[in-house]
Amino acid sequence: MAFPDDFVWGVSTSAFQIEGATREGGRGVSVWDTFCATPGRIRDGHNADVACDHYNRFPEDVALMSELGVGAYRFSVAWPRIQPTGQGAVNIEGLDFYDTLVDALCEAGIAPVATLYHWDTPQPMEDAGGWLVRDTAERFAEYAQIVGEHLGDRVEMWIPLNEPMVETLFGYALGEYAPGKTLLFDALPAAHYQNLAHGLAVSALRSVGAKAVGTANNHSPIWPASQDADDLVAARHLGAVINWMYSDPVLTGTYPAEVIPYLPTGFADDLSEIAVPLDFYGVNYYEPQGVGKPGAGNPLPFELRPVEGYPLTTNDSPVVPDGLRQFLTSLKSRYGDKLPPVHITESGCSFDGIHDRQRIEYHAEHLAALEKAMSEGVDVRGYFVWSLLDNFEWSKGYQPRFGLVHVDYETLARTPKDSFHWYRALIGGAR
Ligand code: GCO
Repeated sequence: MAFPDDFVWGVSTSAFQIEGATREGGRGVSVWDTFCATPGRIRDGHNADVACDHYNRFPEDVALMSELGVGAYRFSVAWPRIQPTGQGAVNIEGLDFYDTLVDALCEAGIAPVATLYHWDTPQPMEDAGGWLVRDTAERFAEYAQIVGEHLGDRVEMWIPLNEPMVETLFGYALGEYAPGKTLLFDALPAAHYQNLAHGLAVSALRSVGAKAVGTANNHSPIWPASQDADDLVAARHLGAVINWMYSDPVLTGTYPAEVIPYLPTGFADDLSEIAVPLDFYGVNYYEPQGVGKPGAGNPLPFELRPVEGYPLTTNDSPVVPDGLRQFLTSLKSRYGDKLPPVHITESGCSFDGIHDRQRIEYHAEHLAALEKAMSEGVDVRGYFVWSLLDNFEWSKGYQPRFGLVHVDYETLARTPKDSFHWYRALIGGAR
């Protein structure tokens, strides 16, 4: 594979999925702590109270990243560690933890890439309305400024929110994720207020000298069941709901017509705040999404159809490398010169075992698809493997294993897998 010498090779994680120590260091309660404590929500009754204990073991994990040879590490800052209630008083122990982590990364020559929100909303913010109310976006911007002031001299890239689409769809529309609401299309104000939070946070970070600010949106190419008009209309609706209503406002200051009836009053007044220019656009890619016209009695304007005929991961995700190329070229054709340089801020798969040949094949095939997208004119600057460590996979608990490093959840021992050694050789001394 031939990627530019300055191509960024990284790994990604998130606070709630790896840190543990949920009652240590002055951390407040998040919606995911509440969700895990609700019977029936998480497979096998798992929770993230310990997870990978990264909060206490991060020096070992930084040493693993140094051995891996990555040039960048994308982690998330837990809002409840910085402001336990989501606003007001700052928890110094929380800031100190990320200060020490960032210093250790810099010491190891690894660029810190900080996501400010990876779904762990402070519970009091959710109790006051969460992403369904404008106030949360405004409090989020204050939080962004606090963290930006403290870490901005060393963090190379900032991502205000991780995957507002997944937060909206699974957290507020379908209820599979925290906070567990089942609002269907009445969830779409949560998309808008996260987009607003994004824009306000970009400006807040820039006001304190942030180096580079972007996004990390989960995106899938939409595969209509057929070219029949009804299926194509369904595909247009789904594309609006899971892709374009997150990228259009951020990159062009508009919303797709299909979602406008579901947005909060006054949304148009927020578009200039949302569409602040970005230094990069992050794409988290996992698989294409099949879609067809809705069956009788379906209240939605589309019906999800499984993408069939491809190998499946242990997380039942189809392995479709060319889907990454397809989506990136569609992004380029939709936004042209309004599309900033792209980073693949997450790409990964769940397979078991230390000798994880299927994970090696997955990344080799997706990188080949990425190279093809780049040869077709998409400006991609980096690739972040999801994930460094096996970790807490939300409502599926610890069953799916996405890590380049195996974690024994009894002993917390870390064991590099074959894919770790493969990735290390691939990027060999790239930084
Ligand atoms: C996501 C989240 C990660 C997941 C990963 C595997 O993209 O859903 O950013 O937290 O763990 O994608 O599903």
